[in-house]
Amino acid sequence: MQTTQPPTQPEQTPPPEAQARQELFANGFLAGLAAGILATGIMLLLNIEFHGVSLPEEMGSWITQLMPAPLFAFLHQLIGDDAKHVLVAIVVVGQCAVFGLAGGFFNQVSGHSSSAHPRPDGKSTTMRWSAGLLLALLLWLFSGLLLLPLFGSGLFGANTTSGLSGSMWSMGVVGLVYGLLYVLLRNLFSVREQVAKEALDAQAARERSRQTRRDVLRSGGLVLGVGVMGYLAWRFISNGLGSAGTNVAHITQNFKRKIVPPPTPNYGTLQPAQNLSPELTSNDQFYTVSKNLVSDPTVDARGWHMEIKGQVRTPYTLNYDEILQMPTRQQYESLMCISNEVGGPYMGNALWEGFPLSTLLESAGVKEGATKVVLHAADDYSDSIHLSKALEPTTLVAVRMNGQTLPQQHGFPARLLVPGIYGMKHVKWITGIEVVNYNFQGYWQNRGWDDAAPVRMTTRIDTPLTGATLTDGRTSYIAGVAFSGNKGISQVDVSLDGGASWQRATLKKPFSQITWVLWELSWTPKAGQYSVVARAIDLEGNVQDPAIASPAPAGSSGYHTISITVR
Ligand SMILES: Nc1nc2c(c(=O)[nH]1)N[C@H]1C(S)=C(S)[C@@H](COP(=O)(O)O)O[C@H]1N2
Ligand SMILES: [Mo]
Repeated sequence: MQTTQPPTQPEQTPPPEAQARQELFANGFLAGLAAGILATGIMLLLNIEFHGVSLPEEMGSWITQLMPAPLFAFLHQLIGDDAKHVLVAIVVVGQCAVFGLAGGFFNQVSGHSSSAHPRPDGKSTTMRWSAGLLLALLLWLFSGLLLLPLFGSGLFGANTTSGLSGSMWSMGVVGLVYGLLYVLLRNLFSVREQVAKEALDAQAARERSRQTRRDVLRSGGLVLGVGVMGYLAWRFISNGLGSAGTNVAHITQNFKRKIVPPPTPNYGTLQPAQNLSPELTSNDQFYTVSKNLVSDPTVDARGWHMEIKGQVRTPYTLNYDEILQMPTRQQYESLMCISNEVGGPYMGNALWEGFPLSTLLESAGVKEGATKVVLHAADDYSDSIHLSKALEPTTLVAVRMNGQTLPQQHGFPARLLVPGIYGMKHVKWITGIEVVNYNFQGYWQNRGWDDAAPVRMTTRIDTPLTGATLTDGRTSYIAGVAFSGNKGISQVDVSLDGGASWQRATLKKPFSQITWVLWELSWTPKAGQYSVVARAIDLEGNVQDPAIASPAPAGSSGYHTISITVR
């Protein structure tokens, strides 16, 4: 058999069958995308309100697990404190795109099977509701049998806080919403297309509908892209304004690591300087950090209980009423996140109330050979501390914060306090206390962060703000906070010349050795440019480390430096 080929192809347009297939894909994709956006919204809602599983959450956790700690820190620096939310936004957009692709391919495949060949005129048959159910089932199986196990969340999310049944039903609801809405929209789009075709010349109609689709997608993509780029640019610029350390060689050259004997603190009264942090941070001003991308757990005190288990002679559980009956003590303690940059905002100071962890461990009877205590939490978070640290009298299980019941975002009903160690180990929403005899690694340790995690001494200049302009000859105050974890602060020094010479600041007598210390230096400046630096010395005489380190993997160091103009 011979066919004669025309010598030249007159048109670039694909053959009608391929064109029809593209139509099917495009209609299916749009319907899938729209249905997917709604279904994703419902997934997030079910997660927040009804403990349903959130695929973006599981995927985000998986991604941070794969990410090496330095890359994580780099992204954190680039994008800022909202890195977590940027990540979840990307994953959410990705999920919507996958829903769109699923819709596109499904429409192609079902278009083929329902009529052997797509009709060359591009007309497609109406899709039945049952097809939507089939699509929902396919996605449900795909997520439950492939995605969730891949993310380490177990078959059908068995290892998540939602549990097996919670994940199964919530994904079922999401799948149904998606499948049915998809059929509705897909039929709507193809009907509209046929109406357009009948009214106009078929080729022109196809061109037009494809054009509008493309326009919609293009402008949507444009808005999204511009938004993301603008946001990144803004973060970049606003990050660049505050420098997190000073890179002056002479500081490290003349640096004395320890001063013997340690300085005697010069306590005094501070002037109420604008922007200086209040010594006590109120509950709603206190920073919050958690690994949870979408929502933190809301624990219902009635069903809640805490298990004391593992390497103990008599394991037992306590409910909320029982922990409220434990004899409590009050403790002022400051907290700092290990991700805090030098000069950063993730620090706070509160009056906590709780009972020593040692009370619980002693009544359970720690077995011979135990080395660590693991804290488990309602959000599948965990971390561990050494047994000796767990037995210190200041290691508390806190139930109150600043005179109020522990707020939900700070770990209701109970959280750990371990002075001297970064916020990371102050596990919130405790559900279990497990004594172990091996070197357990917690959530962040599995992602490359330090396990010991002692607080690195830091000093923050709260006022003036970097870039500020002061008036020649008018007295003003340089003031801020200094924090060493559990070693107190004996001295804070301020330099007006980038670290070449230092002056001693006045300290406000702190609540305790495990809180931050407010400091202040009065200054009557002369016209010029100044690089203002601050550093602290703890009660043992250790001088704050000037070497610049970013937060990963063991916390930031370096001296907070700001630039000031005086006119
Ligand atoms: N259960 C649980 N506890 C947690 C976390 C978490 O993600 N889940 N984040 C930790 C981190 S990294 C910090 S810095 C502190 C923050 O406590 P705050 O939100 O009360 O300031 O909680 C810690 N405890
Ligand atoms: Mo943290």
